[in-house]
Amino acid sequence: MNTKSDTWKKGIVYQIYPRSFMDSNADGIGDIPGIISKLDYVQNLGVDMIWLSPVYGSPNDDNGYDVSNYVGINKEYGTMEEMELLIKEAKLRNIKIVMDLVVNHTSDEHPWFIESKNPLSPYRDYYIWAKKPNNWTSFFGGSAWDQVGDEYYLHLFSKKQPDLNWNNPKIMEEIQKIMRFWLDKGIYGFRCDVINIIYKTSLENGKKRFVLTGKEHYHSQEGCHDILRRLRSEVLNDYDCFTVGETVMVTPKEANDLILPERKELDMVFGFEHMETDQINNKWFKTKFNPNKFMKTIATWQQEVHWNANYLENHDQPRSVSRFGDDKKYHYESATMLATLNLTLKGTPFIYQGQEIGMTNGDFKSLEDYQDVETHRIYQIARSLHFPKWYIKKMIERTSRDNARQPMQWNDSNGFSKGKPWLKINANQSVINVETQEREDHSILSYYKTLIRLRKSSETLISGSFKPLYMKCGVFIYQRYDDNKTYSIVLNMTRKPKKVPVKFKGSIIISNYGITELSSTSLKPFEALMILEDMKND
Ligand code: TEU
Ligand code: CA
Repeated sequence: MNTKSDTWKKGIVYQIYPRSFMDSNADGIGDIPGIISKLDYVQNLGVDMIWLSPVYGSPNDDNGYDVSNYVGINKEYGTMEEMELLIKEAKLRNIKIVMDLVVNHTSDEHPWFIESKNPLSPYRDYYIWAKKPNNWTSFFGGSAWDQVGDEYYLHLFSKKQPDLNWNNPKIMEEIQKIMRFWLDKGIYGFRCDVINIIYKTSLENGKKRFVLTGKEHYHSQEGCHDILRRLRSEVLNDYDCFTVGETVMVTPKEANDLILPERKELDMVFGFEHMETDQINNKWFKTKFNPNKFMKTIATWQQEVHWNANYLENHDQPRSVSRFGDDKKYHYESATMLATLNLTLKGTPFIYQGQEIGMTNGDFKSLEDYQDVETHRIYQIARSLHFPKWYIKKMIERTSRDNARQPMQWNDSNGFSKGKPWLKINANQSVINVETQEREDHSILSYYKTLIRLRKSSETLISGSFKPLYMKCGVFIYQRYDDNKTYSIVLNMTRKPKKVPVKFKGSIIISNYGITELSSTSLKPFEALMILEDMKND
């Protein structure tokens, strides 16, 4: 068995969405040579790991989350040689690469599925076929079944993403081979896509629900835990690596059942409960952001979950500064306040590309500007339900995944690509961009760099305990402490001035308003402070 390094616990992860990060050959699509050209930037940020969203062979119905070749590279992104070079160049900079493992489904253009369409093929049982569809609905809305020939296949996402049949022992064998293939190339583990829904216990009709009818038959099933234990003991234990599961709809208890060390399954999971505090029923029905609910959910996960994967953004979520902050009047203040939260909690912090410069939600004008398969699907469904057009437009503006997928804003003109970008660039790149922020000390980017360095040099921030002190009226105060030090983190999550309800004695380590003396008893809009408490002499 391999000794496990602790980079995954001590380090910070930067997520790259390859299509939108950096284009090297002017075709408007981000690629692997582009990522290599920006490795110095990533190193300079101070992060230790990159989570790379899928770069595998794919027809891109869902931008790589529909894999047609697990051991090949999407031609748009480059070659296997370039991927190997990326791993090597990252390693030279002390950066480890974590890849996306998408094994709930493949593309319908994967050779296995093409074979599987023939009822007599040995590949038939690689997927889930039925004579009659049941009543399950898909994550992207509508029935989870589509027909080929006389039978139907299950797809919990788009119809170009047929679900694999994990009841077939061949699937376990195939996926283990794929994992070894990449681990042998020197990667440091996997982010496991929708991993807690891969095992379907039965195909019976589900209880009727507003969303995801059928989920009780596949959500966090015993069969899934068995699979995870086998992947760990039969593959992962042979390598120095870690896994983070993307686990939809889990409670803190269900999260622990997947990550407690004695379970021998995953190392950490992405929960969604904090991301669901601004919605009713499902993400398309957003409500006003409620900071109290948000911070109480985070505090519960901090206290109850064994080890957290802390994130405020990824390629599926709207931009955090637009969602939980104020991307106009208090752009700098709210982006840095959210950075303070993201990087001072207990657990492994994940930063999504562009978050470090405060990239905002999209400025899409019409439906044609959007590329995301889910957005278009939701538009059709909402139309068929006779939602008014203005309402659908509002819904999509606030929620579409393309909000997070606009190309990286490297400078004020064509920093991402010399060609026409695959998805519209945000016009605010004229003011929000890396080049400008690198020139200024007072920038979101330099605040991130300072915080990242501070976090990495502090044992207390890495492994100290978490204690909430105050969570009311949009003010969040908590401590991180161990035997040596106590830090108090004070966050005003609103655009209104607030009173500080707790007394502190100590020195200010970080302030997003540049405050150095602990004198005032009020907080400015979106103010963030980190205080090193004087130690009691007892
Ligand atoms: O996402 C799964 C997921 O449940 C959602 O976050 C999803 O993006 C969608 O918003 C459901 O309404 C993962 C990937 O992160 C996502 O990009 C993929 O589309 C999906 O799985 C399928 O592979
Ligand atoms: Ca390109």
